Parts: sequence; structure tokens; C-alpha cells
Amino acid sequence: MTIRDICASFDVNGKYVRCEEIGTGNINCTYKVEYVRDGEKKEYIIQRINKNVFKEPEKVMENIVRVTENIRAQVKENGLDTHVFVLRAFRAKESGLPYIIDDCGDYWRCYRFIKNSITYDTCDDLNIIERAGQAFGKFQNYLNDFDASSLNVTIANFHNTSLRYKAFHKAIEENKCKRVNKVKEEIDKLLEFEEKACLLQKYLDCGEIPLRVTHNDTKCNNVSFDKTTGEALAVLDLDTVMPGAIAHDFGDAIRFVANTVIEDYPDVDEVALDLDKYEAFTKGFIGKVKDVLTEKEKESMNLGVFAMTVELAVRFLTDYLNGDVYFKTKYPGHNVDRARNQIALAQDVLNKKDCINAIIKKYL
Ligand code: GN1
Ligand code: MG
Repeated sequence: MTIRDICASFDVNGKYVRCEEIGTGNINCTYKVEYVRDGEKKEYIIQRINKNVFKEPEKVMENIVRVTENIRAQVKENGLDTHVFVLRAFRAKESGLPYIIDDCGDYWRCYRFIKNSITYDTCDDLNIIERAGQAFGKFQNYLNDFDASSLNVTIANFHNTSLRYKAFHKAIEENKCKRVNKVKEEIDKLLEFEEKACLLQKYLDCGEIPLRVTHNDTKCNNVSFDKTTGEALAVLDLDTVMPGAIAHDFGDAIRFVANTVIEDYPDVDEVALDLDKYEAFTKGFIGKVKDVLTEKEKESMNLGVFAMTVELAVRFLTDYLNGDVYFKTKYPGHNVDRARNQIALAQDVLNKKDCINAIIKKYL
């Protein structure tokens, strides 16, 4: 099936103009497609859902439809434009389902591309970073009353750092690809981090921190912005919306947006936690959610930054040891570069612990 056939299945009409693959995601394959209808440019996002990662894509889509419908109703109530402030998944012409299955058994979905919008893989503009924080905070607020237990768990234990470590230990033991020797230093460092990184999961396990509906992939490139005004529009990539800790969302966002370099930048000497970026995101995010946080959640936010950074390092290195079977890689050793980068960042988060505790206090 071609991308045009897929568009046709979703009842995308008009004259096809072009299609380009967008290569920033590590999991799904994403294409931006342009059509013209009645003289007007219409753009769509077509995605093939990675079945190796999401074993039941229909459940992913069911969550997305429910979550976006819930948000759409609130956006509407607030008098805002639903075409702009919430993601829209189209339904297939024949089945009425929010996906189609091609001849190879692959699942495809189609979203409206929000007009005049842009996403940032890296960002130096503190205003934009603060707005990204607000957008994820608002997303959290929209879903505050959503029954977390009613959502499908699309990837079990997604941010269970302890179980991520368990998989890491197994990968080291099995040493399937004979790579353990090449990354001894990184393994040792991650073992040193283990106890502290798993603390947040312990709080969750014993009920000291509540489960909420969280986004679970809060990279700043998952917020779309108006290209002209810089206004934050919709939160994107809702594949992993599931029950989780709010500190996961905060931590994942910080480890991505406040890193001085992109998460796979290979020169670790340049990796650091940028305190201005940390503060900008914190101001935006905490400003939106502080009223709902419990005391323990407040305390756990910066632990989330450390835990999520380490967790990603563990996931990248585990994938390397297992033969690069999960994350898309662009070159051999890509996952090692990612892991090293996150290890360096986690170390800097520890070094700057007092500073970030002082900053977050200002906004809590
Ligand atoms: C994956 O594909 P993308 O960029 O949306 C991963 C996230 C990681 C991220 C690291 C389902 O997200 O958990 O944080 O890569 N998503 C999944 O860049 O594993
Ligand atoms: Mg994602």
C-alpha cells in the first residue's frame, strides 16, 4: 500500500502534492503528507505503528481516541479552537476505526497536521520552553478526572525503573551479542546509580505517590507550536498515555529539554543540565500543576529527573546489549552514544542537586 492509498482509506480527498518522512521518532515511522483541496493546502500525518513495541495497536488507538475526545470537549467548553488545541485521529472510511491494517498486517493511522504549526527537537528559547512546560501541565490538568484504571496499558511497566534494571541485568548476564566488554564503564556507572534511580518506583509501589493519567513521553518535540506567534498548541504523541507518576512526566521532559545538547549527542563533555532551561520548564509545568500535587509528589519531582534520565540510559544500553532491537538506530553504537549521553546528564543532575532543589522550591 502506498501512502496515497493509506490517505485514501482515511477519506483524504483533493490533489496529492507531496509526502516526506519525518525521521525524529525512535519507534514509529512518520510521514507528513500534503494535499490541495479547493485551492487550500491540507496537511496530514500518516504513521505506521511499531508492532514490535506496541503489541496491540488497536488498544493504543482506543486510548488515544478516548483521551483526545475528553480533551476536545474541554477545549470546546473553554471556547478554544479544537482544530488547533487537540490532536485529531481520523477514522477509516470503511471500518470507521481510527486505523487501517495493510496487507502485511501493519497498522496505520492518520492525524490532522495542525495548520502553521512547528515542533522543536532542541530549543534555546526560554519562552518556548516555559510554554512547553505549561502545555504538558495543562495536559495533566485536562486528564485529572480521567479514570486512570479505565485506560489500556499499552506497554506494561513502561516507566517501572526497577523492572527496566531487571531487564538490564538479564541483558548483561545473557550477553547475547558479546558486547558487555565494550561498555563495562557504562554498566558500572549505571549499577552505581541503581538504588537511587529506583526510589521513585518504590514510592509508587507502596502507594506513597498516587498514580495519575500521565503522558509518559514528554519530550519537547511532542508539543506543537504556532510557527508565527510561538503559542503552544496541542500535545502530540499520545501512544503511551497511561497511569504513571507525575514526576515521570516532569523528569522525562527535563532530561530532554534542559540537556545542553540533543539526547544522542556523542561528545559527552558537552552534556550538561542547563539551569536556565530547567527553570523555564519548571516554571511553566509546576505553575500549572502545583495545586493538585501532594507533598510527597512535590518532593519527588527532582528525583523524577534523575530517575528518568537513568532509566533512559538503562533502556538504551539494554537495547545495545540485546542487539539494537527496540529503538531505531542510525549507525552501529547509536544506542551506546545515547546511553553515555544520559549517564553524563544524570551525573550532572546529581552535581546540581542543590541548585535544582532551590529553583523548584520557588515555583511549588
Ligand atoms: C521513544 O519514538 P519516540 O521518540 O516518541 C520512546 C520513549 C523514549 C524516547 C527517547 C514507546 O519515543 O520512551 O523516551 O524514544 N518511546 C517508546 O528518545 O518506547
Ligand atoms: Mg513517543
